[in-house]
Amino acid sequence: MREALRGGPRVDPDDLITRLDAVRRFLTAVDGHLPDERLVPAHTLVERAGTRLALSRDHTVVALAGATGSGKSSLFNALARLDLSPVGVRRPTTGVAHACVWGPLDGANRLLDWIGVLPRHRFIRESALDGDDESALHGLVLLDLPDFDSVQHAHRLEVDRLLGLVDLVIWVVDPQKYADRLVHTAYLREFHRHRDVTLVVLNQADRLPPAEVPRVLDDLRRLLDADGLTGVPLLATTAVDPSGTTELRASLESTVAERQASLRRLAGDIDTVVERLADLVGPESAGAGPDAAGTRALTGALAGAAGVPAVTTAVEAAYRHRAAGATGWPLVRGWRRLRPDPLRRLHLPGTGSPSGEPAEQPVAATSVPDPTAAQRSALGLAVRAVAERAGGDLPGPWPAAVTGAARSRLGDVPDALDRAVAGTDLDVPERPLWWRLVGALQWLVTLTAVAGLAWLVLGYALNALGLPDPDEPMVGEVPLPTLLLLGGLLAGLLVAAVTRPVVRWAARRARLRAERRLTAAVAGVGEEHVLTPVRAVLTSYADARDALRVAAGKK
Ligand SMILES: Nc1nc2c(ncn2[C@@H]2O[C@H](COP(=O)(O)OP(=O)(O)OP(=O)(O)O)[C@@H](O)[C@H]2O)c(=O)[nH]1
Ligand SMILES: [Mg+2]
Repeated sequence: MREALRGGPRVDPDDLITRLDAVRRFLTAVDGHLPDERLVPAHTLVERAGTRLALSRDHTVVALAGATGSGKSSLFNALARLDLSPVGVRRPTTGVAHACVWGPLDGANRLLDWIGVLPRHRFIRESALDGDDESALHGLVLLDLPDFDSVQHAHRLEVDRLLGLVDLVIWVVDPQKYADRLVHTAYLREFHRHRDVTLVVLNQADRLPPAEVPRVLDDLRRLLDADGLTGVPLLATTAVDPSGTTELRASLESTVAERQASLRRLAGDIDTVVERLADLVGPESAGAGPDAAGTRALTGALAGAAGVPAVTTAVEAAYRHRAAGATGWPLVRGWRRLRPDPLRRLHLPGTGSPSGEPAEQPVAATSVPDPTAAQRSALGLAVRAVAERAGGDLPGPWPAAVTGAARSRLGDVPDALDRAVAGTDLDVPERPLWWRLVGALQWLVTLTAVAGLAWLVLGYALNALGLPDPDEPMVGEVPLPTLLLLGGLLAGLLVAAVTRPVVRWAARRARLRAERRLTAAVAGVGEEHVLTPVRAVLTSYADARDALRVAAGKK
């Protein structure tokens, strides 16, 4: 029975291109996030497949591969019906690939340029003498490869290179060496994803007694099954007898007519690459993003490193300082003003630009104390923690990529925090109306006391000089000047006593207000310098996962 290439399901070129584009998208998404060495096969695939698809789809490139002396060149010549590739007794004979093209050479030439077969090793099987005999093979580009088990290491490298480029491989084994480990472990097993474009021939079948042939074929079939090549076509051939290649020729005719081999080869390549990348993406739920608790902890650590507690303490102190300056007893106010404003000591104005908008221009550096070693390490831990919570459940090298992204801009954070603090409108008032009113009241009662004192002093002076002392008006039992003096002093103390708790309460509110604004500002730094890079990696991960799903052919 003729054993033709079954080839499996047809490969639709558009589907193949969609899958290839998905591999390309995958590579774009993971660029810079995953180690390059894991991506080499995918890059190679994209490059090769793109070129192969752009070159002739009317040609099918078939390679004869096998151990030295198995009869590759003999089969090549038998199929070409010409002595094109030297057959030798000295092994190895074939050192470079030879090609035979059925049909016009023009279209095949570019393909052979790309594959790398030298022009002097290209032959054409289009002879007027043949008539239509060979027309069934039009479109076939047959390659005779060097041996892969060569004493010449270069042969093996050349074979490996060519096996990556051809559309279909005919593995040629002979009765003596068909069970050799090398062909099975290093080659056939590696091709299990290319079952649809693999064919095995047991050549030199004439060297076996006819009754032995089925037994050896069965044994070989068993080995192929173990290689994962269940169902690949297996033929017995004899290169030295013209009728010994009839079945193989028929197989090639149907393969060439179908024009599916190049597409199936590439589909198999994509399957192989996708399978090797599968561990780089994981379940749908993974990579949900930075969570609220992690973000809060990060903001807390940033606030610590930015010196927010020191600034808010200064805000409260500045409020009290300024309020005391405006509402305190007028006679000691000046002395108070000599003491520095706690906010100005940090080079913070306390209020934003006059428009009330946060300052846009570069702001001068503050004198907020630098973060301590403990604050710096707390920030480092918080960044690591937020990355671990965001990407810890991702597969393979992704968690490291997320952590790397979270830390990528850490060097800019101290300056950014300083700018954020300096640019925050802390909303500490200079002289609100109620301070001015209380201040005016303090002046009033002080002036009252001073007037009373002056009056009393004037009375004593007149008395001492023996001058007539005008009668002091009385309020009840108390003389008016005394009442003015004592009343003014008492009222001053009273106003101060009432004002103090109000100032304290308002100062605490000012502190909370500043704390909210500063927290929002440092959270913005965390967002820009830590969370945004983390999200970018997670987006890349999601893109990569979706792309790989499409590349795998799943809709
Ligand atoms: N009896 C018999 N001899 C064969 C057959 N095929 C090849 N030979 C002989 O086996 C020897 C090696 O054949 P080649 O075609 O040079 O083998 P090859 O696989 O090209 O070897 P390398 O180029 O060294 O890799 C030659 O002497 C051939 O005449 C066959 O089917 N039957
Ligand atoms: Mg040879």
